[in-house]
Amino acid sequence: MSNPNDFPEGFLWGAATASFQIEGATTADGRGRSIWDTFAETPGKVLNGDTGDPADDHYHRYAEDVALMKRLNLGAYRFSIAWPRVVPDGTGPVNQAGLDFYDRLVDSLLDAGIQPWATLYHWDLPQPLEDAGGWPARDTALRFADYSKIVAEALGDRVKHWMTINEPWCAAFLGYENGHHAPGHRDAAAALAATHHLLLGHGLATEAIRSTGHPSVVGLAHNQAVIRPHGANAADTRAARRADGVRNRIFTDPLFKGAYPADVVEDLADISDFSFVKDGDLATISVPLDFLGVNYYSPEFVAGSAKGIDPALVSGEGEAWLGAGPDEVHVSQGLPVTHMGWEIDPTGLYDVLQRLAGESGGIDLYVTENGCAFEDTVSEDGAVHDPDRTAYYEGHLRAAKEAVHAGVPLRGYFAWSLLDNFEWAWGYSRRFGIVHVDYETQERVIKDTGHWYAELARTSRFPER
Ligand code: PNW
Repeated sequence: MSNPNDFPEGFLWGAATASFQIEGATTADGRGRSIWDTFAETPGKVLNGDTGDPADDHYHRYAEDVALMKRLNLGAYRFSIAWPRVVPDGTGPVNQAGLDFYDRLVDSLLDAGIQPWATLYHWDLPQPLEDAGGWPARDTALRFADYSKIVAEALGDRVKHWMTINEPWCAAFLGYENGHHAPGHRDAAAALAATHHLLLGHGLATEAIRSTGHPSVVGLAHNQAVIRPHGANAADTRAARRADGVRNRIFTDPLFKGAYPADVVEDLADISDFSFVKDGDLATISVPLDFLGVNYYSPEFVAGSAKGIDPALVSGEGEAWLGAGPDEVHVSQGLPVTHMGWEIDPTGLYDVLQRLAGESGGIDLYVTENGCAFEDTVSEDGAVHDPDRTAYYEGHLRAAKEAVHAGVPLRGYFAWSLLDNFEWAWGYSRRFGIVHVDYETQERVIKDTGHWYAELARTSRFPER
């Protein structure tokens, strides 16, 4: 690591996807239904009525996609396994045909010299489990552990790197509190119970993976929010503390300290008495991890009230975010934004890596998602020129490199995403890929950023631009 322009030797370069966002083929080979099938088919939930078909038809085109990964010089590929393909009803009989798909995918990755990094839950909960109560029900955590064991037994001879849950905050709060994601409920108490059961599921699944005896490296992919007070006054500081509690510490304290943070439990006392926490749960949740995955896109600035702030810059007023009630508004800083409207600020990535390096006690960190959506078009020359995306990646990777040079044990980075894909409530309207996908023809075109990233992955140095 002598040259300050370089990433350390062995730094892992990857790209990430998730099953529901890319696979398509939602009724193929005995796949069961997930909450995202139901949600997407419910009018008004997903922009333009988009559904999980065709997505990138990756289920049928995985071999072509692995060949693309090889052209991009990826050392690792992060994908997720669709629970409803493997156990269509969430519990009960295993669907061998579904498992076989991941078997083929893993074998082709290994043939191409690419490490498979598998996420066991990236939000496609089997619908029958939602009908039985979903994540607010404790039983879902136990069923998740059973399913995880089935997958780890089947693939663990070849897959070494596992993530249990992707972004438990999104699954709990977007799914059960504000309803922007499946299953679309608006029930704060349910979101808190879901939080606990997602964490419990994570702990139980970690034990299940390790019980197979295959060598394993286990973590989860956490979207720690970078929350900054808008102003230096007491109300904004207080709003930032509360938001940090319910967004971050409600997850990281159980994981790394084996306890829910006292101030958060107090803030939320009117909503829940936390009686879903049973003896032994926190010991299960705080099982030591092998690594922590960090997903980062944008920082958030919060204020204690909208008073005196240009209304055009304020959002979330009256949305009654759990824990903050009416006393939390989000304030735009007027920075450049991506097509998601998310402000671009690479210092947030530096800060979150520093903080989590401290809180996670020295385990390896990986950026398991970072990237951006911009409006892309295929040019007449057949290429996709996306300089804004390249600048986003370069800015964030320079921040990541600074963190490494400052001693953060960051071992690798996964771009979100390999392919343009189904961006949840935004459907196909938001393109995060470093590879462009034409949803009519399924043609893939490596964007300029993809070529830039391939060169970085090959040399571990920033290419000349
Ligand atoms: C993450 N938010 O989702 C997911 O892990 C990916 O599947 C997704 O495509 C990517 O980030 C880009 O959105 C998020 O509203 C979705 O704060 C929404 C939010 C955060 C993360």
